[in-house]
Amino acid sequence: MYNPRFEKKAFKKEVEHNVKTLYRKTIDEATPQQLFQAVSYAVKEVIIDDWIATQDQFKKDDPKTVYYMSMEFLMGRALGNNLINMTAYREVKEALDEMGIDLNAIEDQEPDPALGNGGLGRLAACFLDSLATLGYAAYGCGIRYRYGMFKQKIENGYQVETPDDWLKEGNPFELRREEYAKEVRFGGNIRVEYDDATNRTKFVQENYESVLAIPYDMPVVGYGNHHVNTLRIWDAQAITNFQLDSFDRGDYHKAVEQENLAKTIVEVLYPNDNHYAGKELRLKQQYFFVSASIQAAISKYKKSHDDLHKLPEKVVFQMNDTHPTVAVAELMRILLDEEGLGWNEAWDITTHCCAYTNHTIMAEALEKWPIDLFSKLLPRVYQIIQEIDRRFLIQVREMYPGNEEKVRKMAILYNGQVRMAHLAIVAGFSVNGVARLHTEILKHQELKDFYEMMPEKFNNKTNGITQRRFLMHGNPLLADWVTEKLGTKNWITDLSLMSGLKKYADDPKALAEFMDIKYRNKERLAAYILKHNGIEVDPRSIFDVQVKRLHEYKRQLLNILHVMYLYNQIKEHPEMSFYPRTFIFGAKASAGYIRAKEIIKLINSVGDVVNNDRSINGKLKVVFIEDYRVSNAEIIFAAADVSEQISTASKEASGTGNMKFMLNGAPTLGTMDGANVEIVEEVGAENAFIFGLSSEEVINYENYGGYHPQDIYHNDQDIHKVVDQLVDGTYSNGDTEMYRDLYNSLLTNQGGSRADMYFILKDFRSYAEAQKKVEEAYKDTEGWAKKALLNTACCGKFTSDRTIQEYVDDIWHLDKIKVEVETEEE
Ligand code: Z2T
Repeated sequence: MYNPRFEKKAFKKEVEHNVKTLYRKTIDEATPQQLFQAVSYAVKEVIIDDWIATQDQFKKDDPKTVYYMSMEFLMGRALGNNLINMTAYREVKEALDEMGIDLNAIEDQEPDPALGNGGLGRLAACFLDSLATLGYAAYGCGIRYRYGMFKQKIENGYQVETPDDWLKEGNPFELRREEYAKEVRFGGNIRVEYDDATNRTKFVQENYESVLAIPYDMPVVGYGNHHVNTLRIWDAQAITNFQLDSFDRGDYHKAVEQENLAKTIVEVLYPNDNHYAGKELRLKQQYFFVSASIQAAISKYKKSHDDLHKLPEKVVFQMNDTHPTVAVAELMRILLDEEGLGWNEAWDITTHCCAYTNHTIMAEALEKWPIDLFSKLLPRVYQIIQEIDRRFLIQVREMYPGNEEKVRKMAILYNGQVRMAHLAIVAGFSVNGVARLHTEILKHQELKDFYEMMPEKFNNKTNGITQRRFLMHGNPLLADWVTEKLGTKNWITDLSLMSGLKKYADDPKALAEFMDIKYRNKERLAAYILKHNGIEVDPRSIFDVQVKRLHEYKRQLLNILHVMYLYNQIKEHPEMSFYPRTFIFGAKASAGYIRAKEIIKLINSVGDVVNNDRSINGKLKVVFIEDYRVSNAEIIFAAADVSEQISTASKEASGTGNMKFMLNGAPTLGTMDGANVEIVEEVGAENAFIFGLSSEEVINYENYGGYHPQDIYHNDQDIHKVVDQLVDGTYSNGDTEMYRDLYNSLLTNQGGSRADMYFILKDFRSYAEAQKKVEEAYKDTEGWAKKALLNTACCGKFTSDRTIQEYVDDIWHLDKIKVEVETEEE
């Protein structure tokens, strides 16, 4: 597709101009970083026109708008993605080539914006991409963290965290919008006043601290449709010279405190995935961006509407997990205290505007704020939650008379805590899980009582990913091949068309081409590994990949124990046939998650031993990729042969990495968990490698006991040996204590947690058998190619375009927009 606004001559001139005005340099003198900036500003120039056109269109059409409220947006690099979505990647690449500039090298100059941990934050980014591509009005609402997800270094096998100073060189794509700043207030007390004029009780917050929230807008470019939405992330600034209450004026102490509050509040992303830490600063972050975002949404609505009762016709707030759930109380506060509505009207509006997505059933991830902390920080919001709870419990008692057990189980305020999930469910009109199995577990286990009381709220939205980033940008060779084979580019916005590849599943030439592309992507990854790890890996070996956050439930430990087992087998039976394998890991551990860090060290230690054992002839390699993030993920997915999705069944709500591997032609080796279930349904069981306990079996053991890992340890010699090797010094230069905790975690009950609570030993044998089947299958070159190709061919369901369309149809009911721009046609 030719985009006249990226006409080569003009674009080159623009880049030259930018280098000159930004840096007083010529192209030849500019550093790669300066070239990145200059190119990005040239691209932004074009984006801005579409951005303005989109906003104008919104003004004309007045469409319903979704506000996607999320503590995390894991956007990844913008330059390449924007070029792709503006259908200008190729022209710009050529234009730069002609100037002697390599676009890939320029892209590598961009810091990888990592305002998210993992799946939840990346899902938000994919959703924004799909919303713009499908032509819906949407805002992402979040925080402009000064430091995003930490950078991971591996030193002596251990993870070391360093700050992610992503704004150091300036962010060319963002716009600071001072004029839309909002004030956010914390703490103090509530004075109740009676206003004779209006006959109403008024609630006045006093003695509070406040910060000014300043929005930064980033463009979110839709694919080939001139639609540009906005990711609005908030920075905090002190309010120094105005808006202090009169008796506070000149209060130096308070001014300093407010300065500190502003500085700390957006300082850093909490690096926990699937874990709630309960820190006061985190609650401040939540209220900060939620309050600013809701204020902004209401101001915008009021500019062109005068009846707040009709807010639900134009506005929907989607809460990405419970992190932004304080939104419901904040909306109530604004409607009651600032807009003067009565409780029933305000409640009716709120409960038609707010919807909640649940992303996990892990108990340690559930947000439960201590009431004393919560009520001190957000006194008025807390009062409102008390009233929501009081009214809700009246309903519960009406429905279940005499059942005080129900009341205890369902209350929002209980046992000195605010249960955020309960608040989200009570005040939201929709509650959704992120994969079919996950939603079923929510309905019938975790949220059973709520499902029984309000079944109409519950629905499933199986996650998805954007093929624009994870195929077009990450795997251009395969993207071009798909286009050629399908005879159309339409798969870029309609992934269901991929099924047209099925007819090549028995075509030897097509299969050979497909595997040749895989091979070239494996060479690219091998070069990356050589450069970053100094390890030589053979691109002809099976690339077996597990990349995701490090968490016990994801069972990287199962994977590495199995590698240790294979190594034992090779050493014990040097003559046995063994297809060379490269086990590739990538994972960040939350900085305070000690056991996760031990597992990283173990993986690296096993790598050191195995990779340096000349006697095994390079049959086994173990590689730990440092600083796994969106930019290197794209390279890794493209090169994978095997996708490791081996969580304890029931624990992984969906997974989204699983879908990225599938798209890139890597069969799943996994448990029947999360979206794996649906992946297998789409691709067929014969094109995946499934093993392990089912979610029912896991839940049964958890509820009724009956699992004793010691029995397995004592009865299975291979497992016994591998487990013992954790404490016999094999992988620790003779140190018997280094992995003692991991050893104990498998065999001994410890305080609150059962031995092997993630069923690693229980699933070990069936995992090893599945791995054996992988090897056998891979030896059959054509048979494997067919499986790989069918994974790509059957991935249509897992585009975030499908997911977003379902959100629109079932929850948001947005209006489609068509942005009209004048482009001189060729
Ligand atoms: C997260 O990444 C996920 C769930 C969370 O629950 C928190 C974080 Cl940071 C509070 C993940 C799930 O673990 C994963 O299964 C899912 O695919 C992803 O969210 C997106 O829904």
